[in-house]
Amino acid sequence: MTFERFPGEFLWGVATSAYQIEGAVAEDGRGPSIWDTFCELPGTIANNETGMVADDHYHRMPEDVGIMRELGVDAYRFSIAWPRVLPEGRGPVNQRGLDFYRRLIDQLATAGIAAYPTLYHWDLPQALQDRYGGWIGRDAAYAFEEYADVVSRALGDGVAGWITLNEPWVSSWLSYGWGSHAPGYRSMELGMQAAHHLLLAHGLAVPVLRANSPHARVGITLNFSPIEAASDAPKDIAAARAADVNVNLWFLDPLYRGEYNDVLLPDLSHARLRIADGDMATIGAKTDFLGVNYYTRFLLRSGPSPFNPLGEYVEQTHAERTSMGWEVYPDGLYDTLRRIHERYAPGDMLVTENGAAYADVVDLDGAVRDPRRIAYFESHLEQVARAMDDGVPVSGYFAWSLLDNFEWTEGYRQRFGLVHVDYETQRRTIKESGYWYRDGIAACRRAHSNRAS
Ligand code: IFM
Repeated sequence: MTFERFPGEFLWGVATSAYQIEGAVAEDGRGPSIWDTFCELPGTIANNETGMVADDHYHRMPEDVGIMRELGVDAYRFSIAWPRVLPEGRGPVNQRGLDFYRRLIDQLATAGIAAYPTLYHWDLPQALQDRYGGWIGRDAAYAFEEYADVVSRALGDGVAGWITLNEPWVSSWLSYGWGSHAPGYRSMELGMQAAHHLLLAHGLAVPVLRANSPHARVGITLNFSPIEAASDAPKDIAAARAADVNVNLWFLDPLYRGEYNDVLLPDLSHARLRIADGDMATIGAKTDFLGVNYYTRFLLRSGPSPFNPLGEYVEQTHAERTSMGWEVYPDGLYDTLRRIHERYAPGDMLVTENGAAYADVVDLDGAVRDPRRIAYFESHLEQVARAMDDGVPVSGYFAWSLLDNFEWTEGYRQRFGLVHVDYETQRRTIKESGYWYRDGIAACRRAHSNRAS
């Protein structure tokens, strides 16, 4: 029933990212990324795992495109590994890296699947970390502009939609502020500066992508989570308000209003943020859609927390949770879409990630039964449909993820895929949720062809 509620032209997709699936980190001229380095630090990743092999997608790409064809998706959101294309971050181009993405795009085209590449899903070339301090350095933004140029010249004719950045909140605040992602710095001031340079990189890339790839749509993907105070205590309310601005509004304000929000975290001052003349205009470059990633909401109480400068997240023990410990809270997706539309009116939105991790196993009969994931998707799609019924423009939905994959600091123990991956054998098994998604997409198409005839 859910799928038939969506319009005929609605885009049904699946999503992945390079470091999480490709493996082959030292092959065909790829340079190291900050995630290769971070994974080597003892104790940073569960079970000391790395993305060295991951899903071996670099070698199994044709099989994975075949699975997408079997699922009947309209679109594939993947990311391009910057260090595969420019091993030193800028300068010499690695043609073999570009060739891999050309083959992928060509095979997608043959399968009738639209390509939605993301340019940056956190795997910064290590060389840029060494030279500029990564995103702390303004030059990283200019390097990104050059990278966008190289990639869009080579691949632009085959791309339906470009996404400049994935979740810059994660690659700035979480990575330079809290230290829980690569490169693992712990200074909120650096997090704020990295966030600005990521936004600048996005703004510099937009006109380049438009010039080199005039038929493609261009957007950016941000992550959202409603953040609520754990109690009525004024200090909890203040902490939740600051965290809400930090997580949910920090990037939207400059993108759509040309300024930073004036609510900031305690002990931080905008005065310390280095912004050059013209930056805000560059960042505000007009885009065609906003990508929305949504998984859960958080309850926050003020107070010292070793890893989270925003306060302390309160475990939602009463609620249904995924194996990440995240509350299943579908209403939050409706609230998020509506809030963004009402405050910023981006014109069009794509849900570029939504999904759930559960401890799936392949049963003796070869099936992977994951009813909780199906329920998760159903309930969230209901909320997308509800938002659309209320006039919020949403034109597509990408399930996270096509495949079980490397879940960053969680390693391989969190399985988000519609397709199970046996990491010993690299055998892929479509889960029941994958078949459910396939059948839903087909039902949506059928409903519209019936209506048309
Ligand atoms: O796996 C990640 C993805 O890389 C970015 N968004 C959230 C997902 C689940 O944690």
